[in-house]
Amino acid sequence: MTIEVVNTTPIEGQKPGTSGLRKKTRVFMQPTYLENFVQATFNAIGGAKGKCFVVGGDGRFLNRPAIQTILKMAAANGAAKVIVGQNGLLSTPAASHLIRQNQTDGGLILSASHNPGGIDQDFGVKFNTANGGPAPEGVTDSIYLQTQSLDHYSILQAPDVDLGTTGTQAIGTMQVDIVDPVTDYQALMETLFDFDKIRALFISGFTIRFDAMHAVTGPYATAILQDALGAPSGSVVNAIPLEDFGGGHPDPNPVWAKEIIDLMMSDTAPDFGAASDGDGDRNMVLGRGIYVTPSDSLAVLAANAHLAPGYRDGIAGVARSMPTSLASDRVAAKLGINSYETPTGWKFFGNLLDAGMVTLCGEESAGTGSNHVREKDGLWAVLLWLNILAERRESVTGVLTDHWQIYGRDYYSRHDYEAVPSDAANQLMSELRSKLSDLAGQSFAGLNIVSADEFSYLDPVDGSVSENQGVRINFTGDARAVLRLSGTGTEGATLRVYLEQFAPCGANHFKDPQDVLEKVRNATSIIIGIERHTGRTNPDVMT
Ligand code: VG1
Ligand code: CO
Repeated sequence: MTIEVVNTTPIEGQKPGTSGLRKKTRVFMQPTYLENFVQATFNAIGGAKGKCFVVGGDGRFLNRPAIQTILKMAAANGAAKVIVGQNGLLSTPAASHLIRQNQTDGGLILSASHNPGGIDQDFGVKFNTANGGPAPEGVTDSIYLQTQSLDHYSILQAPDVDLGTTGTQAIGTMQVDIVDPVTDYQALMETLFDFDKIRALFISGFTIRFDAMHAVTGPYATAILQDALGAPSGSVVNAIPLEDFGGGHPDPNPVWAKEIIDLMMSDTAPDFGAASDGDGDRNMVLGRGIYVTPSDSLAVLAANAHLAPGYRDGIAGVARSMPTSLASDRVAAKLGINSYETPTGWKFFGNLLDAGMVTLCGEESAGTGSNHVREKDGLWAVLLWLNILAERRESVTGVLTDHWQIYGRDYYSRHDYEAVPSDAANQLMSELRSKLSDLAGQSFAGLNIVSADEFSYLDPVDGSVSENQGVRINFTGDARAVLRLSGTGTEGATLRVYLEQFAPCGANHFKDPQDVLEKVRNATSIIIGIERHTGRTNPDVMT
């Protein structure tokens, strides 16, 4: 029986951020909260009647009950079919693939990505459209509008679906297909990469450590790296997804992935190290004694992609988010291919990928991907690196050093100031915005400003404009600072300060990045008044 639940207490507007709606888990557990968002999503896309969706998540606390709710609501809204990952698990890139492969009308992915999980931590839900990518702003805006005016939602009163068994079930008249989360994704990877070559690399004694951080990539990495490619058992660690990710943040950064970084910097380091985040769309890549910044990783992958079968004919172009370093632009210029600068968030790459204008995309926040899906893809990046290393038979350090010799090095670091009171953070940004037009020509801490502006993006495909996407300050001497507030946090505001300094070919490329960036950091701190506004002198996280 379908029941129509009347919303007597409208929930404060649910505005999806950079990557869907993220809130404290207990907020999502309030009666009608998740339901409002799901109904708003169905309404925003013209109803669910006769449609087909993919549903899955990263396994965090509330994943399975949320899936049961979504299934019952999809059934009540007349959906024809929902494809669900077994035990409710689907990595974000695997969900994107299933949406595309089955030509569905979209999908709901349950994750708060790299944010911690548990009843007192974070939960999230995002809607992906039929191209497999995160809903573009037009869609998230109408979801938001719907959440403001929704007066009821529909849900079927039915027993729970058995998420543990693959095969076809039904809920009301709606078909539910429970599928193995890894199988189709692995088949896709086999079309892109030379598995025999990578297998031969492991047979030759090449060693790897992949840290799944107790999150969703565990089953994927175990099946692909160990079972299919022959990396010795034990190469993939923290491989079982846990509801609280073992108490940590499933965030591949120097704070939360310290264990693998320490290992890679030690005498017992394997040849290659990698980690992924909660929902499997981010990657961290390390070589013995070396950390590869995501911006450099994108550039190296762009320069070498042709070594993998899926990209043998070359790539059409590279897109990077605005705060990502200019390293990939240098590769694109040399290859004579397109390069684009987009706002932060994967949704902005969708149109460029759909139109065939770019093949690879990346963000400084450890996201890299290609036109094989419409999300960033952590394990894909690891496999492309392995395919390149299997062809070149060089170390990660060797490949990187060679890259810097050809293109120069973009020293790069992001400094995050977390849980800043929202008022203080907004005040800092509005003060900065108000003086932007006067900054050019001024000098701070010995650095001259060439230009300063707020980034606004004109989508070359659909002509839409996204404003206020972060402040860019260019200094003389090829240095740059970017400032923006995070759209994915759940406590106060996070101020992100992105610092960059170019060292051309022939320069010393082996300095400590924080030393190299000190000048631009000092100048930026003065310009924006970090200490005055936030009371902080040092960031919480430096990546
Ligand atoms: C962060 C990153 C951004 C990324 C987003 C979602 O956003 O900076 O590059 O696209 O997270 O990634 P923000 O607004 O907090 O800076 V994920 O792995 O959370 O889907
Ligand atoms: Co993620």
